[in-house]
Amino acid sequence: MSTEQTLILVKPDGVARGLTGEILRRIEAKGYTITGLRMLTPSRELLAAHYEEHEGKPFYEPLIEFMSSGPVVAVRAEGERVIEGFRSIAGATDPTVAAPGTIRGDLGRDWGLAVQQNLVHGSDSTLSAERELGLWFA
Ligand code: RTP
Ligand code: MG
Repeated sequence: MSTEQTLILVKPDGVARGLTGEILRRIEAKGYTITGLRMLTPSRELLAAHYEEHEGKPFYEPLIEFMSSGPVVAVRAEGERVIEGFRSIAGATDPTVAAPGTIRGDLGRDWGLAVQQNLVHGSDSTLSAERELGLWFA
């Protein structure tokens, strides 16, 4: 058994487009359990900690701008291999090429902006899940 917890974010584009319910539905339909839920407009400080691995990359500033532009929904989800499983249902980072059937593939597209607005975030390892849950669900 390897029941895990992960941090999922419905990003500002997902909330603004009214897709929060659809995204939560897909998490639950897959069989994962939502054990925490918060809506907030994240501060730049929180985002700098969350995205520390991307500091200095060309998309870093636009990413922080975008992520602090409006409310996000932070989700703590639990289940067997949920970290890998949620990234699988989220799809590839670039929504234009994300596979149909995934959140990004079905609901996202490239808007020609400075940063990929791709609806969701999901932790990518047990280490980052633990770190990110500590930031968003302190
Ligand atoms: P996430 O962390 O949000 O789950 O997404 P990810 O692992 O698929 O992507 P990552 O490489 O960690 O990048 C974090 C977020 O930065 C934005 N991004 N834009 N070239 C670009 O326009 C670009 N590259 C990255 C996306 O919002 C991505 O999800
Ligand atoms: Mg990532």
